[in-house]
Amino acid sequence: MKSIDEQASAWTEAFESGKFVRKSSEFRDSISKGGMFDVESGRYHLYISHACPWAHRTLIARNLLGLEQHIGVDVVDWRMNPDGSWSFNPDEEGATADTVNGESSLEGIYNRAFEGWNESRSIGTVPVLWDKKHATIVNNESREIIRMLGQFSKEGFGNGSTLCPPELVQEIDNMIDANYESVNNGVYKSGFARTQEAYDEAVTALFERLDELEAHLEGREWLVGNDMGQLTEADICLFTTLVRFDLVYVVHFKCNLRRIIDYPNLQTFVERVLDLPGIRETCHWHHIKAHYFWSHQNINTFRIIPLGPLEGAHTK
Ligand SMILES: N[C@@H](CCC(=O)N[C@@H](CS)C(=O)NCC(=O)O)C(=O)O
Repeated sequence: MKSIDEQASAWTEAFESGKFVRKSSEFRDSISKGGMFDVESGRYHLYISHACPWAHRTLIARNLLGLEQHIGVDVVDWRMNPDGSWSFNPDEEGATADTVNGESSLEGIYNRAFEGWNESRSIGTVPVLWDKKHATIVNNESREIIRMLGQFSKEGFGNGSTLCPPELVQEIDNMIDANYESVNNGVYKSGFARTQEAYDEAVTALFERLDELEAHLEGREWLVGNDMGQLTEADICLFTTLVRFDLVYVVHFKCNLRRIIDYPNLQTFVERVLDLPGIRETCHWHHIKAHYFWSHQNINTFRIIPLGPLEGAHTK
């Protein structure tokens, strides 16, 4: 049996000077009209975790673009295995079986896409965008998957909305980039830091960026675009981290300089996204909270799940 420390090393892949380093995603193909991965209704399938902020992005984009009838979804159990792998457990509320490949774990899906995956040292992450036609993984990088889903709108599927209008692409990319290391990955870098210096650095950068975003949202509704802005991918990418913040990251990852509820504009932003049609239904609070506190035994030895917070979380 591996020690908890060895488990943590396997899961997080790499540490440099006590800093958590996220591995890059392995599958980076794209859906495109007339390409190998053509735009076709019913052909693609998402594998997600309701706990995971990266996977949550893809579920939200699917709903906002009205692609529920065109792209299927399966959901893994909220319990991440000690080595960082995911299992299907249809007996768990909110989770499903693998309805496409009949696998019992996500590793089985990665193994289908990449022979020898099981023998490699890699662990499969969520989200996964699966192509039923070629029986392979198209892409496992959330940011790229949500942009790909926009291809379906362009080809007349869904409700016609767009989360990435061509004139805003650069602004959207800049905003997603600016939030990635400091905020989206920043909470993990804080929580998984193995030296005081690494932790201090991550938390400082995280809250500096949250302060900037609070100021940026003064008088605006959305992160990008003229005047009040307009809803784009950049908002989705930030939202899925912010909505987990007071519920999990403040305590579990020690991101406790402030809470989101202490930032009026960020709190209003989170509520604005939650009030969009079909978004609250994508937030599975039990999966989110139980997953983190239960799964990362290296930083929460006895798997105690806190009762609170009474306020600050968005669970109503
Ligand atoms: N860069 C990826 C990150 C995905 C990711 O790290 N997902 C986590 C869940 S929050 C995961 O599956 N972790 C399992 C592991 O790393 O072992 C993305 O944005 O899609």
